[in-house]
Amino acid sequence: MICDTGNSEFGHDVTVVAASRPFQVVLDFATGSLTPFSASFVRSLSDMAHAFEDQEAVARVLESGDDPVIYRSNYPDIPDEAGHLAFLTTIISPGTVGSEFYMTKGHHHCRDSAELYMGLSGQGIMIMESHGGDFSQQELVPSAPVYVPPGWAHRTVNTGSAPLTFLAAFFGDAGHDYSSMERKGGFSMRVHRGEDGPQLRRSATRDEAGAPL
Ligand code: PAN
Ligand code: ZN
Repeated sequence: MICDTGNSEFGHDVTVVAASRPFQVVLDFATGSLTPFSASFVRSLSDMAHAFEDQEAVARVLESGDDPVIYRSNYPDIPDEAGHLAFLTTIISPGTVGSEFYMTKGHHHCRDSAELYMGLSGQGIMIMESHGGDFSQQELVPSAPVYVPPGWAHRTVNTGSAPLTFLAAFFGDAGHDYSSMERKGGFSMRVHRGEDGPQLRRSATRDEAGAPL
């Protein structure tokens, strides 16, 4: 499997502790801030324009001169080595592009390994897809952690009207592979704002069997 090594957001500009000694961070459930030991990265619409299905809606927003922050993540400096447990907080803004809710890019891990997601505030949905094309969705809300087994790509979607904040913990040497799902045409299902709330719809880039079109 080709793996992204160019995920420059992770592991750069970190001003922090090396995690060779115990340390503690203060986690604000409402804002997702991790203090004092964290760096952060931001993904604006222009950083992930192709992730959204409605490319005309993307163009309308960007051409208006707006480039909204879709999400940001905070992380302490934990070595990307076996034996360590890395963690991040992510804050997804509320909103939609066309009718599709704001979401993360989503990825596989380079080394198939499990991950634990814990909702901190707001409400959302995780969509997950295995290498073989099995699909699963789970609500992401406070007090109901979601377990992502090895080999399942995962994306988080903010379906609420407030920011969605969550913490995710994964193996230090897991690595992040964004391109496998991009090559498949993205996730097979997408989360849209429907008349009665969030609605899961098959992606226009995938056929009924989940194959890229
Ligand atoms: C999460 C994600 C984070 C940002 O910490 O990395 O929410 O999403 P993308 O990495 O898809 O942009 C995680 O799953 N880490 O493994
Ligand atoms: Zn992950």
